[in-house]
Amino acid sequence: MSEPALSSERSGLSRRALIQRAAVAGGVAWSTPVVTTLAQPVAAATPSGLSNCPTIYCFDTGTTEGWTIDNSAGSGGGLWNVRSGRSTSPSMAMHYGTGVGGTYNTGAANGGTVTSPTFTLPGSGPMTMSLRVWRDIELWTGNGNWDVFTITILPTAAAASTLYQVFHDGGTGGVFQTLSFDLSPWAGQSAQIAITFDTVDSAYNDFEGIWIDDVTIPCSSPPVGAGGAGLRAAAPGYSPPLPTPSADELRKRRLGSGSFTALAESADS
Ligand SMILES: [Ca+2]
Ligand SMILES: [Ca+2]
Repeated sequence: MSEPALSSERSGLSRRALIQRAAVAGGVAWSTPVVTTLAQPVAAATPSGLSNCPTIYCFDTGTTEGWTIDNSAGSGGGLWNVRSGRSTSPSMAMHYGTGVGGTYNTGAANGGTVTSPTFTLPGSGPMTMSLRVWRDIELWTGNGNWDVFTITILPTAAAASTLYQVFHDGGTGGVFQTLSFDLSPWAGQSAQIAITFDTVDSAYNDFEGIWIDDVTIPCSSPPVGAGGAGLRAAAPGYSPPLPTPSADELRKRRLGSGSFTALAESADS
């Protein structure tokens, strides 16, 4: 499916303005995370303290640091991997895609999940989890559920809860953002964090994808798997519930007549 030409109606708007507009229209954040847009590049964060808490996953060893990659979750055929190219702590990060300047256009719908080691939250005190996210995805200003990025907490003894979900908003405008979540509703509980990206369909996937770095998890005990000990067997990747597009949105997308803007230019960092 070829991508529609730049809408003349919107061609006068900057990429940043388009993304901000779409984020308001299309983004859904259940838990109202604190979002901070950072200047890029960002100075190196604290090196990974795998035997300490809070644990910072920096992925700079070139390994998953105990996270499980499941590229068969959701639509499957996913592209999660630890790569260099963009990071907030040099020089590696968890990436969905094929590297800087690449795309996640595999010719098919694709998706996958990365899941943290199990950790136990403290019973009280500060319980803020944070992570750095750089996204370059499609921008579709209608409704629908394409190119869905989701962060979920998976408590060991309770139901999964969506912390954050955003879709077809164009991404973060070429910079890393910090997302912060208060995990105090799960104080004292053991849990994992699942990060999922799913294109849902094969259209408009010529974008670089997602970079995740410096995932900081507060914990009262080191995560299982941290420091190379006690690695869990690979668990099936979590697939979050996705919003359902209307029949009208599906029709507009088939026709390529939605107010889609092809963001073909490369990101600025
Ligand atoms: Ca890093
Ligand atoms: Ca797409």
